[in-house]
Amino acid sequence: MRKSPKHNGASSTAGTALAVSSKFTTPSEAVQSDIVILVVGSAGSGKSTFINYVVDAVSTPGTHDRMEVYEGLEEQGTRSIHALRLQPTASGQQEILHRVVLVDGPGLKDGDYPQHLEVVKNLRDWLATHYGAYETHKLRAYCGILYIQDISVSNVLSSASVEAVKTLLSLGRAVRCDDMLLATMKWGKNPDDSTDRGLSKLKEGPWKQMIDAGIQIHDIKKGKERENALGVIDFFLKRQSLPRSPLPPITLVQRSYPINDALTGGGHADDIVILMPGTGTNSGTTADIVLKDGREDDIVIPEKLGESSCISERPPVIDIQFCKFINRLLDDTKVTERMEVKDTQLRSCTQHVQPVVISEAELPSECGSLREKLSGRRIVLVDTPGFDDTCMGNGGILVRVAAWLEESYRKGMLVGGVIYLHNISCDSFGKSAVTNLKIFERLCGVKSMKMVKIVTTKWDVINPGRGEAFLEELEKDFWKLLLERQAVVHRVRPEQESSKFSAERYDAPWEIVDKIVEAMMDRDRTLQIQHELVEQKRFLKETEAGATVRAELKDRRGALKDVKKAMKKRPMEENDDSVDRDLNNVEMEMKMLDPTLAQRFKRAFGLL
Ligand SMILES: Nc1nc2c(ncn2[C@@H]2O[C@H](COP(=O)(O)OP(=O)(O)OP(=O)(O)O)[C@@H](O)[C@H]2O)c(=O)[nH]1
Ligand SMILES: [Mg+2]
Repeated sequence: MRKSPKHNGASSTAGTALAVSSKFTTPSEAVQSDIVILVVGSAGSGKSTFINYVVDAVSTPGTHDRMEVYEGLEEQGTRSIHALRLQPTASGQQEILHRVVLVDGPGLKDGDYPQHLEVVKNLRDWLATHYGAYETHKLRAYCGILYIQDISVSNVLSSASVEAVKTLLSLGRAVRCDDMLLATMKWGKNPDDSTDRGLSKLKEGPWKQMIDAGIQIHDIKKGKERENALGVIDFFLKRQSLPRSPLPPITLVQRSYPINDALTGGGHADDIVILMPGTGTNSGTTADIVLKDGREDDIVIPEKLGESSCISERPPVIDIQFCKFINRLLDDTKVTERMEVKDTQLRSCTQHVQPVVISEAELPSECGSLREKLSGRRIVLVDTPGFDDTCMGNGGILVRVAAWLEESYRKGMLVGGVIYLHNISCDSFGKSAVTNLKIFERLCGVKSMKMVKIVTTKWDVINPGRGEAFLEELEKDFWKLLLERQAVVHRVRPEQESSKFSAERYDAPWEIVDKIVEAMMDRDRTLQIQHELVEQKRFLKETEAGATVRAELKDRRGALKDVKKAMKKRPMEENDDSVDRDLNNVEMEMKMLDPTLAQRFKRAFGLL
């Protein structure tokens, strides 16, 4: 059942319901002194009804345009953006109130994160179309965001509510809003005590950080709807007359979170995940350390997803260089976290490797074009483990990388790009580098090679001619497949600026991220292993990367058995049990790839 909207306001003094771009086309209609209020919230939360309360509060009901309100579950809600300028007749505040522009758009649909992004993008575009340069506070009109919460919903803490709040914050960042306000609607639908409980849960849960940052809540109470709705408008009117200070950045989660937290709550669906090879050192790390210290809750992901590094001589400094690449990115931002640089020979693989989240506001000032592309989304640099034969932990590593990629994919966090670092000053590409590369290729899959940026570092410590010769060889041989599938090679400009490293040939770290985000927009962002695990419901060992790791482990097991046989013929070395230990470790690695009983059960019953 649909209530037909009233269109009694046909006279010239009536408020104007504006279609997205048709009516606000001339500067005289959208003026800098406008007080623009974006009304957002979940689908059916009461956004359009709220606007109608305001209209009725300032004018004689029935004389002005109203927003369309839909009744009934089968009805579609508001589908496009409509703006309405207040044209007060009943208030003595015409002068001020007529500057208020209320913008109503589609509601945020439960669990449909791409739709949330669409809403954010459309509102942002709407503002840009009507008010021009909204990025700079000086040029554009005041912009407030009003978030409408249906307080009668049965579970205010559902993941849908939490996601809607995340989207609200994304929108706030995207449009650089001046103020934000939370308003609760549909009071009186449920008994007061249950409504109060719902509100307390919101205040202690998803709204906590916002409240701590000073964002207020207004209740639109039953029987006082118009009065309370006008109170909201008054709030924005008062605020816009004060000197403007940008909202403090509010995030629902810690900026930096352990990888396993990212599975449960740290990540946002619209985050742009960029997988990065490792940091820290791995020299001398043995399977023992991985296996003994490994705990179930470690999603450690020892480093270097597909990193190729010097195999023959592996001084720790090489790894520090990798770490430095991430830290160079971070140094230019306002983010305080840094990847830990270890220069010891041993490194415990159990320490958490932390993804670092970088919000738009924290980007370096010169990243204007990147900021534009992000539209409020955050960048998550994920330091992933690498496959490395000295660690002998490829099974365990794959399990952890795959678990993270699978979970993040299920959460809707798609991979924006993969950075494959290579130290160009390395003069070898050994067997394990080849194996690493093979696993890396299988993990990404042929279709996703487009996402891969091969980033060559350390150009300052090698003669450029020699570096170019290495690069040519790598391109023709080891990286041939990657390049044929449209992976792109970049040379990182060394920190010490020099005319040797021209801007045409060498990229600054953030320029590479910019290119990743640019290329990411209209592309399938699923890695092969994510497709295999989630869409095709394969067990890890049935994935191509899993099969590659298994084959590598089998080879290793075969080689170790040969050594053992040979040793038996030499009784002098009988007491050395290191081969047995290594064999055990390889067996354990292979077992790790096997599905658990629970996984088998789930697949058997179609629950995977
Ligand atoms: N009881 C009660 N019902 C309300 C209130 N506000 C809105 N509703 C009802 O909630 C439903 C949705 O209201 P809308 O104003 O269309 O909500 P919306 O947020 O604009 O919805 P979309 O445009 O679909 O996102 C309608 O059936 C309204 O009558 C309220 O304060 N109390
Ligand atoms: Mg609506």
